[in-house]
Amino acid sequence: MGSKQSFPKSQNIAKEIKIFGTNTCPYCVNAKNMFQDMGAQFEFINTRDNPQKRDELSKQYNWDTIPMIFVDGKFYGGYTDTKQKILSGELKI
Ligand SMILES: N[C@@H](CCC(=O)N[C@@H](CS)C(=O)NCC(=O)O)C(=O)O
Repeated sequence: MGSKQSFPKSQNIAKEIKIFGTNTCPYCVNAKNMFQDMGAQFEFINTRDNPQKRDELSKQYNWDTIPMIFVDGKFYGGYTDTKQKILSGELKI
């Protein structure tokens, strides 16, 4: 009751949302749920199928955890950072 975070509905601003993560990582699940709640389309790339890609992105963006979230080609961080940017209005979806 009242504990569920609510997110702004997608305004169809973002053209491409990509989440790199796994199905078992709780923050990855949170990220998926957030975009689903917003009614936004996203692509989920399972890093377990492609660990090399995860390593490559981790090095490139100096980011050790999953999920790694990209909107229109720009890296926004993990779930916590992306959520904050969405809630503050800095990132419009
Ligand atoms: N603040 C980060 C936390 C992410 C996080 O702790 N992810 C865990 C999995 S849910 C992780 O990557 N652990 C290390 C690993 O799996 O290599 C976020 O919100 O995305």
